[in-house]
Amino acid sequence: MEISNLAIMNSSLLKNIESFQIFFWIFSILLIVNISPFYVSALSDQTELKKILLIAGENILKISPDNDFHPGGIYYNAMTFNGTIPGPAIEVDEGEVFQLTVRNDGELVHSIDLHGINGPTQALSGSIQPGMNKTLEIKAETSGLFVYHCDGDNLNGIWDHIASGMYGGFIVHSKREQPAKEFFISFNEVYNTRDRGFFEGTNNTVGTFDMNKFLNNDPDLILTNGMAYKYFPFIGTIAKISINKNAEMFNVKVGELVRWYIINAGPRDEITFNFAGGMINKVVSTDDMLSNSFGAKNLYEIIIPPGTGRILETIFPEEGIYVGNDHDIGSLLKGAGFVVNANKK
Ligand SMILES: [Cu+2]
Repeated sequence: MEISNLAIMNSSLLKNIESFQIFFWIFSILLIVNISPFYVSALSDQTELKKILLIAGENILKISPDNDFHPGGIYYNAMTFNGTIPGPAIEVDEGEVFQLTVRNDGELVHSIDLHGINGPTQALSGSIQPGMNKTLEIKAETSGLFVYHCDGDNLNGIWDHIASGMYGGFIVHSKREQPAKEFFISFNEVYNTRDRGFFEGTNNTVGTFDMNKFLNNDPDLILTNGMAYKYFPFIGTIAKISINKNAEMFNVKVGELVRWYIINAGPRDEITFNFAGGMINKVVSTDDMLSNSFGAKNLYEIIIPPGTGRILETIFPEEGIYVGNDHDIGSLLKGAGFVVNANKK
């Protein structure tokens, strides 16, 4: 459409201008129309807007360490924001207006869908073709923890894009938030065409999304912050099985307030989250948002449905090891869990 209109507009100039100049003009105009994000700021009172860039694309990631369960480790053709699973957490304050640009450097159509934002012109980018970008101006009116994710091409492929890693946490800090040590955790399921199961793995090949495993609700792995067993060195004391010799660990102090931002990207299963060895002191809520368990105090476990997040607060009373995990034991075995080490100092 733009090409034919521009050709008509420029037809009268043909006599006087060299054809290469016309080509250059048309090309420049097309660049402006198609590549620069075009939007009219309706919320431009705030002078300095936080600007966030997410780069959509596809890349191979290691999603399980080499261990007895998965010989050679597991590599996967992931889809990502900024190259990682999850994408970077977006953090803003309650009431803040910010700009979010999604640039598609990949080969597939991608998009963004921000939960917790009221109104599709702010919450949904729509389909973004390879090489293109889109900027949204967003007001974060409701505090809490939400998920953002790719919708594929207007929901076509959303199953694949979420399960392959295109999601992240969206944190809107409440004005009433108390100081605490804070950690972010994400969980997501992976359905891998090349994974032949425990003790076989992928035999050093790289798989992609498996639609049948997805439809049968049969994930191969559950990733914790992008990798199965990322924070889990071993299981067993007497019959010890090493599952990640490079495992990281969360360190906290006895008696300190710790706030956990935990999202479950799904895309299918809920997480029955608990800290083995401890209690959840509080599920943080906001004044204007109610959901299951928000505001609950002193509970052992909390259900985190797919596509949602929960902000949990803990104060661990004793030194020792606490294990944050999904109490679906199959999920734990597939990689959903992390070790917390509480020390007196
Ligand atoms: Cu995508």
